[in-house]
Amino acid sequence: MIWNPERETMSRSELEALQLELLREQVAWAYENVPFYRQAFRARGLVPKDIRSLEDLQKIPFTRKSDFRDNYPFGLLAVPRREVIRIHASSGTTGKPTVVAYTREDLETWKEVCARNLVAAGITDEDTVQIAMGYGLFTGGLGWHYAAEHIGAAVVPTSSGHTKRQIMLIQDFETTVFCCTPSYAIYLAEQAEEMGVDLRETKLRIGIHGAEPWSEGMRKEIARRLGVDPIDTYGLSEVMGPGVSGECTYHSGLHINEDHFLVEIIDPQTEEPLPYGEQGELVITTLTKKALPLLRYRTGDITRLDPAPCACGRTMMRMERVSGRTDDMLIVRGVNVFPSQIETVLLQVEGVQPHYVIIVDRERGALDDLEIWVEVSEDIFSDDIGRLRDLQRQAEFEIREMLGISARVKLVEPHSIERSMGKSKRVIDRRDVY
Ligand code: DLL
Repeated sequence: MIWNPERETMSRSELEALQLELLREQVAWAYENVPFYRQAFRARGLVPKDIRSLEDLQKIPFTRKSDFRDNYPFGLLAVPRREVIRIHASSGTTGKPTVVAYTREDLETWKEVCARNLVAAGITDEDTVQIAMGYGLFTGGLGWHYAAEHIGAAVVPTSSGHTKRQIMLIQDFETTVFCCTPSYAIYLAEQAEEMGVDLRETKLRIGIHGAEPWSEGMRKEIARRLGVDPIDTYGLSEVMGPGVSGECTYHSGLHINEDHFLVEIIDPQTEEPLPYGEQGELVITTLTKKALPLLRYRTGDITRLDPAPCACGRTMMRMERVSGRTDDMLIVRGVNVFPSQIETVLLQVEGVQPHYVIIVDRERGALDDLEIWVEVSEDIFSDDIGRLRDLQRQAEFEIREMLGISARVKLVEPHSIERSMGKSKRVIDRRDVY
């Protein structure tokens, strides 16, 4: 089923005409109501009327995360505070959070785009949707909440954590859809196994995941252990929250809600636009936002775009799963790697579990040093030391072969790596310390 066929199956030419109309309105809205944008335009001798085609988008300067920081908390708002009816924030690793605000109309839009993602994932009004993403300043919980209600599903708003209770409710309420980060899905499976509960025997059928990078190997692992079809969904607070894009059941990329979000891919270094199919940084321009219009926002997320129509009938362009963030990219002795690539390789090694941390260090001298701690299954860990050593060598070999970097792999005891209820922290970078 398609939630909004009129929009989601538009021809590309109709869609582009709509995007241009909306872009011109959004640019004028931002210019007239946000001093930050007015100044940025003036500095370039630009006025909204100069935006006459979709290509003219490239005349507009980028917006960056630092602009949120510089205008903390409400400097980027395009409406008076009285029109704001919700505020969310994403916690930065340092300093002040990034603050985002919504008018009533923004919340309607958000509900609509998230509902499209849920329906594309195969969810209907027959489903019981347990939302184990954080409710609060994080956009995951409430974003899915209103959308699931909107399509008529029964919502179980558990928020994150309380894993044993989550498992009990999955059984007792006959939950069919579970929303959580991919890493929490694995933790849930682990806890269920410990409780003697086989999640594959419950009514669970769909997993709504996202909010952090994950690999195809992780998807297989979630499918196997939870008995669900794991669906990737993408979004970010600055732009809205979840609802920017999501997979359909064909799993061939995430359909972008292009009538609300105009996307480009740029080379993060040169900042030049890249053609369809090339990998680079995703840049998003909102088309319909009222409280917080964003023009050419540098997401920092690495992906590529595919405008070809999809077997599901949707014409909305697809983006490849996000492989990582420009600021999470590890440059180890000159080779670029993302944690998700390391995950892909690790999960191909028999007996290795999807729990790992990557430690980047410079302790031994000038060269970057990579150490990967990864858990192995119980039976392997209790096996003889020779088997463990073979496995460790194999993992190191695969990483060298597939990624072209050498790393030391340390196989650690089951349950020794910290579990995450939300976004997991996979990288410990100690290079700054020296
Ligand atoms: O994570 C919104 C969200 C909630 C998306 C629930 C999907 C599901 P933030 O906390 O602002 O918002 O974090 C946004 O998380 O820029 C990406 O780097 C990363 N991210 C989000 N979804 C994915 C995904 C929410 N499917 C940041 N794959 C983004 C990889 C993702 N990374």
